[in-house]
Amino acid sequence: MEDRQAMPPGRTGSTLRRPARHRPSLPDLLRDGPPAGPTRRGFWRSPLRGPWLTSVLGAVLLVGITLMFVTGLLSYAAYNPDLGANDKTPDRGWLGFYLFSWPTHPYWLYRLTQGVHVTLGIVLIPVLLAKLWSVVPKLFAWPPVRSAGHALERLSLLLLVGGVLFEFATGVLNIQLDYIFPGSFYPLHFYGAWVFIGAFVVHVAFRIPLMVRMLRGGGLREELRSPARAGRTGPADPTELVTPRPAAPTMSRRGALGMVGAGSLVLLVVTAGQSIGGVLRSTALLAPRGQDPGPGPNGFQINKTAASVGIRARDVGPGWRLVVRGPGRERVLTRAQVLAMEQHTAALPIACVEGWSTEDQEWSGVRLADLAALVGFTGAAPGVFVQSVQRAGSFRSTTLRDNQVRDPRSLLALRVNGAELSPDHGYPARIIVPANPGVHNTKWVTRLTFGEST
Ligand SMILES: Nc1nc2c(c(=O)[nH]1)N[C@H]1C(S)=C(S)[C@@H](COP(=O)(O)O)O[C@H]1N2
Ligand SMILES: [Mo]
Repeated sequence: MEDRQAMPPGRTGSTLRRPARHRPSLPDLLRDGPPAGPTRRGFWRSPLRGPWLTSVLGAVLLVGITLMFVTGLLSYAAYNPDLGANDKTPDRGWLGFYLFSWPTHPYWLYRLTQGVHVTLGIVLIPVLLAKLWSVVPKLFAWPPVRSAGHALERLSLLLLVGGVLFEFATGVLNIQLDYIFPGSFYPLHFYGAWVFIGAFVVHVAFRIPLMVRMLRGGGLREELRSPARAGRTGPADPTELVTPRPAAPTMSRRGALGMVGAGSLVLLVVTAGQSIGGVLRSTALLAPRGQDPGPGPNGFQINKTAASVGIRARDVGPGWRLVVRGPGRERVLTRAQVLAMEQHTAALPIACVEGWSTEDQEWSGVRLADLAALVGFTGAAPGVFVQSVQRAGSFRSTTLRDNQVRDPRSLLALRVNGAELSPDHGYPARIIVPANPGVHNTKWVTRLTFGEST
């Protein structure tokens, strides 16, 4: 070990074994790779690399990514993608096998699942990068293909690494860049998730015995207690991740894990407040809708302003009408007539797919079930197709399921927190349904068609 460390940097172990001007033969090259460069194990010199560090990071990702996959599937189910024009992933086929009626209880369910999905996605970025760094020599393993089995394994790793980078990139872009994918984020992220998770399951199945062995035998406690010991190789290394030519340590494994943990913690602090709210909202520097939504009854996050989606004053002025339809029936109401119906209140949050959510707001308006009754559904109300005055864009209409219409807290809201809805929050009227993804709480509503949910 000492000898190796004393070697001048820039020379590989194997150049010592050959005469200086020896030109490697083809069989040599196939076996050992080029005389210098990343295909040589000795090229990678960090003494931190090894199966132990990779296993610790892998264990964190195993738990975190599993949670992200589950909350991601739930997020998709919450959209009721099997209804009406909701679906943005044509030809989903059997990948939608698990879809179910998204419940309206508890009313904060989507706030929780999507908050966890997005927050975890951001917080895991340092762990993911560290994990990839810890195995990067494998990317250059030489020879590139040893056998058919090896080729398959490398292909699965390509899907694994490509898949995880793709999922994190599309997720982060969607959160931060305000719908950079017009209407096409869903299929990208959804299909990407299935490709990735296939490779992930195969990878975990192959690696979990080694990971467990490393974590059992590797002495996490001991490693964390000993800041100075970086060069320790840990238990026997079947992975060839431990460098044969370690450079002098600049940091211990404990330091490296601490750095990753601190990175995740910082990201947590600047992210989580956008979903948790309260005083933490002021630290949510990464929140795409800002930390301070302003004062007053309408002072909570706005996704798209009326101006940004081209809502015209005349469409939401005195000429606005609410058209309520059922099979063979139609009622057209002025806003005064809607206000004259029985008004109900419900304290519910807006929770966006982007991960941010508001505290509970006190909405008041007409029950969706009462509106269904206007057009003949006096018993159990059916689902409803909701349309807004907005003429372009993906979120101008939605289809809600019968269980959502029937919930007494599901409203066509006219007011919020004791005031009229502001133009940006959907004046003259908007949908608010418990546990509903924000995108289905349609603003500037003008038409409700009951019994047309397929
Ligand atoms: N007509 C219409 N309704 C819409 C949208 C839209 O773009 N157009 N955006 C939706 C999304 S994605 C969210 S998160 C909520 C946000 O509601 P808020 O702006 O009142 O907070 O409105 C939803 N309703
Ligand atoms: Mo949203």
